[in-house]
Amino acid sequence: MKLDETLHRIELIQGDITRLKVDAIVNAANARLIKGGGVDGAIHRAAGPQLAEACAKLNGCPTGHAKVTPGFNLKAKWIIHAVGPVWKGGVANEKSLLASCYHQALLRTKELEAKTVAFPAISTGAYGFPSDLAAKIAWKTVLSFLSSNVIPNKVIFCLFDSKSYDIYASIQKELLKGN
Ligand code: AR6
Repeated sequence: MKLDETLHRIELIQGDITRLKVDAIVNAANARLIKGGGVDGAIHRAAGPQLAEACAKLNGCPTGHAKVTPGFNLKAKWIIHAVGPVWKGGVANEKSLLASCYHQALLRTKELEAKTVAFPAISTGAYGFPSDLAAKIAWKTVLSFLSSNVIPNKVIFCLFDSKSYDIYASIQKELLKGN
């Protein structure tokens, strides 16, 4: 698939991922899959208490992997819980683990036949991953996956703050320009 066609399947939104009407949203979860803060806390609050019960049955999830629950009270049908790495200065394989996290979440969308999926900026909050580096990895991994897969048809990067949104938008601009 041409880069131009692939780029048009990626959309940027600034806002709260829990409000999106998509087939699946991705959660920036922890390896124990227990309710935490940030986007994880917001997703648990919006999905309702059944989510914690469903997560408890999954037996955790290793860093760089992703597991699925229903969306419960969310508009999204599914939640894909992806576990990003904690930033340790770049010496602990963090870049590959973050790429794996996006790749695994995308594989789950294929299995679910989820046509639309929204991602937050995984690892860039409590886990301290530098935002610009994380954004490059997110774009690269998603572009590569979409170029050889028809599902998901659309990926939304849902950025909570304007700084993250601007980082993603400048990468998008460069990609569109260079195309
Ligand atoms: N919608 C979209 N993005 C959001 C939202 C929201 N409602 N709320 C926050 N963000 P973080 P991590 C952004 O800390 O770094 C939890 O305790 C936020 O601004 O949520 O992967 C988990 O249980 C930031 O850009 O996730 C884990 O223990 C991005 O989401 C740990 O934090 C990710 O920030 C995971 O840390």
